[in-house]
Amino acid sequence: MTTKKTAYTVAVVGATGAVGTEMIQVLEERGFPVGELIPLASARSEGNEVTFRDQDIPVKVLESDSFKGVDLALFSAGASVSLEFGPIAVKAGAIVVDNSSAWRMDPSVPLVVPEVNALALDTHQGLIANPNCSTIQMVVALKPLHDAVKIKRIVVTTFQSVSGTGKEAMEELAEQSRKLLSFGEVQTEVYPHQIAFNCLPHIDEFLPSGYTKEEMKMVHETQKIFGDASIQVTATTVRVPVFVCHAESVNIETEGKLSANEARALLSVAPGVQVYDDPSRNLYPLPIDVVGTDDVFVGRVREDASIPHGLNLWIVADNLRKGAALNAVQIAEVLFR
Ligand code: NAP
Ligand code: 3JM
Repeated sequence: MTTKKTAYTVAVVGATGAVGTEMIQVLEERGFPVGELIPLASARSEGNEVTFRDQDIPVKVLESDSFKGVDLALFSAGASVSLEFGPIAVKAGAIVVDNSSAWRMDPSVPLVVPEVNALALDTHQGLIANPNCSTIQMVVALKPLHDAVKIKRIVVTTFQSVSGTGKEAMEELAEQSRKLLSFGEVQTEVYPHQIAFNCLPHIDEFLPSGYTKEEMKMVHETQKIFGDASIQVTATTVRVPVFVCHAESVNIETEGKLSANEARALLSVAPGVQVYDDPSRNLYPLPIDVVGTDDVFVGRVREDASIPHGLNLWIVADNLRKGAALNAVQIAEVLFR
């Protein structure tokens, strides 16, 4: 149980990054009761400032004693930073919400999407994991369908934006695009291939099985969040030249029968979901419309005629908000309010 205060000391680890920047914005927008904000990053950011409630706050270098007096620590500085400093923050008395993959599959760590499994927070021991961005938007949309007719199998292909890789990847897409449109030479640093005007079927490292780690995150995290290891999941994750918002083509096979109309009706009243599905008006969710919003948008809902009980869906969300920063702050809201 969290002791109630009127305002909390909140540390943001990775405060200068794509996710950390969004976290500070989301804390402000949602009026989270922040007494003091402590932005933490690497020595590279020494001398930089972040803006919170019209105040410029100097970024501090992350160190072992950074968490004295901290109530809540939001981590988004990569898995190795979370592995090392997450336990240090918990020991100092902070509740940690970690955005990396470091702790997600630890059985003692709740992996939480508030619309889906907020109850898992009851057993936390100081550290809570935020799922991968692609998992979050998929489970928010599938939850009402799973509750209604039990999902047996999920086949998902993702179309993931470069902001999921971080600020350097966003610069790489912009720079490569500028160069290609002015007949210049393209340089590739963040990704193994040119990302501008291209699609890369490769996110995170390859495993001996031929799948990538990102694909296996979607398998294991979905089973853990739904609390059902019998759900079969197979994923192909693809990086596309979009700045913000991940899109997903999702096929589900269910135990019970659900028509496309019934699915749309369930989705239209599900928390955190908006249905945008009117092909007669060319209406379906698009990254350029969804960027900056909080909900998970679903369209192209169709019955899969190739199996008795199946549906196809197109799911889009802002990966930096619901996929990362917003979900982390929503977890903190459940714990602290
Ligand atoms: P980013 O834009 O590259 O930012 C990385 C942040 O981490 C920067 O603030 C950086 O500080 C800081 N950092 C890196 N190494 C550090 C160190 N040794 N000590 C202290 N700070 C350090 O990356 P991002 O897109 O924001 O992602 C950050 C992390 O969040 C990812 O690595 C991942 O684990 C997690 N993430 C999760 C999701 C999700 O699906 N939930 C989505 C995206 C990212 P400097 O500016 O000083 O270098
Ligand atoms: C999203 O430690 C790292 O290099 C972080 C890599 C990373 C992750 C991760 O594995 O934590 C980049 C972008 C994620 C994630 O959400 O799983």
